[in-house]
Amino acid sequence: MKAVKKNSLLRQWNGPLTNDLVLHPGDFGLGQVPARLKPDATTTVVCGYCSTGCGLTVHLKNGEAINLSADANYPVNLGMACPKGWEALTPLGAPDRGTTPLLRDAKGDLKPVDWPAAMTEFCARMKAVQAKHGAHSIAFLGTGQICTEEMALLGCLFKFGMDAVHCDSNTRQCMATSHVAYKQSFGFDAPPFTCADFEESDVLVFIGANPCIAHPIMWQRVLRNKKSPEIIVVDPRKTETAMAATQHVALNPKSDLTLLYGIANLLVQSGWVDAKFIERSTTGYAEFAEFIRQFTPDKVAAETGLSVGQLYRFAETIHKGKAVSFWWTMGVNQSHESTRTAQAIINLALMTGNIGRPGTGANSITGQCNAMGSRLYANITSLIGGHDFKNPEHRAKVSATLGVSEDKIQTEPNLAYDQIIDGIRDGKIKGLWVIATNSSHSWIHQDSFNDILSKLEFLVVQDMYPTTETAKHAHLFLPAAGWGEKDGTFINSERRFGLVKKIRRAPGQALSDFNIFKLIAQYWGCGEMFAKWSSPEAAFQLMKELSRDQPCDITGVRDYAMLDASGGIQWPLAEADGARLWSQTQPQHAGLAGRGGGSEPAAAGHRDTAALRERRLFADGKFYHPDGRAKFFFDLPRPMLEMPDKDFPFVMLTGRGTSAQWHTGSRTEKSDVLRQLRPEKIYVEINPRDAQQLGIAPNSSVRVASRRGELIATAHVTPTVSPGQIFIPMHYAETNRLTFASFDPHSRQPSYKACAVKVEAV
Ligand SMILES: Nc1nc2c(c(=O)[nH]1)N[C@H]1C(S)=C(S)[C@@H](COP(=O)(O)OP(=O)(O)OC[C@H]3O[C@@H](n4cnc5c(=O)[nH]c(N)nc54)[C@H](O)[C@@H]3O)O[C@H]1N2
Ligand SMILES: Nc1nc2c(c(=O)[nH]1)N[C@H]1C(S)=C(S)[C@@H](COP(=O)(O)OP(=O)(O)OC[C@H]3O[C@@H](n4cnc5c(=O)[nH]c(N)nc54)[C@H](O)[C@@H]3O)O[C@H]1N2
Ligand code: SF4
Ligand SMILES: [Mo]
Repeated sequence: MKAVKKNSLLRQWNGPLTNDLVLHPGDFGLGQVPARLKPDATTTVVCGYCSTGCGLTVHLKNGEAINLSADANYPVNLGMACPKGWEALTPLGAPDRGTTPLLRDAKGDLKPVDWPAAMTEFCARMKAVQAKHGAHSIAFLGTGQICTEEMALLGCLFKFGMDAVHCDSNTRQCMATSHVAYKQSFGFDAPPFTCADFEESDVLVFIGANPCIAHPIMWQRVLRNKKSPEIIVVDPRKTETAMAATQHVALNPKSDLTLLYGIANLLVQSGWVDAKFIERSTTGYAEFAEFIRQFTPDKVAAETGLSVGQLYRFAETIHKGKAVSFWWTMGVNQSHESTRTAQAIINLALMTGNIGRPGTGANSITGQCNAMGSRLYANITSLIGGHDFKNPEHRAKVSATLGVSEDKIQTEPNLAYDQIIDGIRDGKIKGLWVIATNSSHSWIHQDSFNDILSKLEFLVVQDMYPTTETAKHAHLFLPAAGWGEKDGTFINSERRFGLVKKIRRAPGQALSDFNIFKLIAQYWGCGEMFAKWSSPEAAFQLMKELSRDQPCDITGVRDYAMLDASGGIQWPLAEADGARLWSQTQPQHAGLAGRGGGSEPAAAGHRDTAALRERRLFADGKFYHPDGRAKFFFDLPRPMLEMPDKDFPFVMLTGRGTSAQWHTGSRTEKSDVLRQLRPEKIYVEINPRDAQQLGIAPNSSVRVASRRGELIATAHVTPTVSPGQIFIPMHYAETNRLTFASFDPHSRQPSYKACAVKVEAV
């Protein structure tokens, strides 16, 4: 350890700050933000909450951010932002920020320690677990909310440096379904759209998505649509989005697969399919068309609770649309048969040829700011860069690019999130490292999860706050810098790499996740392996090289400066295309003075400039399977795994409550403004008919119980939920005490959105 202690990384806490190794001055709150930011100017960063990835203009004074506004020139949000974006700086200054590592002492209290002690403890105890229980007895749970460069470094450090294999992230809770569905259907995990498609459709179909609340700026893009589009919302609840729709398809919970097959059958029977596209660009259509014949309108109406007339209107609206786009989010992804449901949506787009043209697409909207980065670069479900662990060429390429010996690269898949939890329960996983996720609040059937945590020999939590539900269980807490306190990239929902910048000093000794991983590598004894990863931008250059000749090729993105000047760049951008487009856009962008300077967007005038700002996939009808075609996937629907019954007669739906609340609230609850915009206490939405039958008055307290636990909530009596259903937002820690742990077999994504409960007045 001696050599490490002398390291300049560690000297910097007390001594003068230098810019060597991986640290920027100011990483410990002592120095300044990077010199490349002019002291009193503005700069653009992408927002660190949702996957819309809005551009925010940061107002600097003496080189530090003092305020934010929405960037009018950024191609995604066009000058708009939601309350979370406007308030993004506030959580950074919260009084409960972690400022030093904390180690649990013999009495069981978390006590401050310095980084050398924390790193020594981390390595010694993780290695001890491995020595006692085997190399694969340690695991990590990561996130879709740190920079891509950080995810990449973490995934490589853990698998190549620490010789471990089992890891997953909160993207399993969220995007695993879309990942698997796209991979199987298209041959690569590739959401095809660009945000302009919201404005270019004449029919938009939202399935299990509530963008008014969850993606407010995407919804603003829909409102800018000048074609008076038909908007179909498929959701059991009359959500804010459903209220704005032209057709609300209020189906029975978890009957989506039946509905979508029924619509497909109507399209086939009516001859409303695009035979040319099917012939040229797909395989498996004939079998699919035969399979869905059984989904007759009467049968589908009975199972979905809809009328036959609604089914015909839905199908006819798709047929009449010239540019039909399909959008889905968690109402689809979080179900027991989510992958086939997502693919049933993809099938509708394929069979009607609604893909590859403006305003079309089978489009999964992602959740977290960097869920897409996690899908491509976290080295968890795919070999880093969207590669295949089993493919010998891919292994050789990753090995050569990163300088990692090929025998370090696993060939077998690692355990998924739920399997890691089961592994802890069964005594196979003994060390757990949780990074930028709050599992003790957000994981399904939370009480059992929290009991299981106590079986660990070593739990490390790396977060901005030591006050999260999960950090409270930690043996070791590592204080992380947050969004705005570090450099890197996020990839938004439409595949756009956007830039995150260090515009604030992290408090105390908090370090960026990137630097924490570098430090761990050094203490672990594998620092040499990551010598090339000298800074986030150096890591970006490695990621670029890994992307070469992949569908997600970004070799045409020269560097961070190019991302900055372009308003982000969507993948793919191959080297030759990047050079050509960049040379044509440069003169116009130069006039933007580093963006946010108030000039007109560069889109005007030059076709190629527009091509750099907005790009969609599959315009040539070619997909990523070796035969260039997309595939139809389908399976028989299965019943929900926990159906309502005599004892637990209600279906409990969960989801986002307000645009001011972000997940478990560890960031948004720190803002006075955002707190004013949300109900303080947990509430349950219940239909007036049910409330009356149960003697529940508006705003009274009710007890909601499942077979796993119970909670007390305030009754919001409202017809927006149907009789027999209730809705509870996910933002309150109690919600996941009730949820039922079931999973889609293909994606292993949890089915958060339906379980059986009973409700009673208290
Ligand atoms: N304000 C805010 N915005 C966020 C987030 C946040 O926490 N707060 N989180 C971000 C993240 S990570 C994500 S993943 C997205 C989630 O974004 P969304 O998926 O849009 O949000 P949810 O409310 O979770 O779920 C959407 C809808 O699914 C419906 N639903 C439930 N069961 C079914 C069903 O069986 N069928 C159908 N068709 N619909 C069903 C619910 O009623 C709900 O209205 O939001 C992102 N944006
Ligand atoms: N019942 C129910 N449960 C759900 C859902 C649902 O719809 N219903 N939705 C699921 C979905 S889609 C999701 S995505 C999950 C989200 O669940 P979580 O990921 O558990 O929720 P967050 O509150 O976003 O937790 C992120 C944590 O990372 C920390 N953090 C933020 N930035 C940084 C950083 O830069 N570095 C580090 N080290 N830490 C940082 C924050 O302080 C916070 O504690 O919840 C899931 N749970
Ligand atoms: S819509 Fe999403 S990305 Fe845009 S400001 Fe709000 S939270 Fe940030
Ligand atoms: Mo999510």
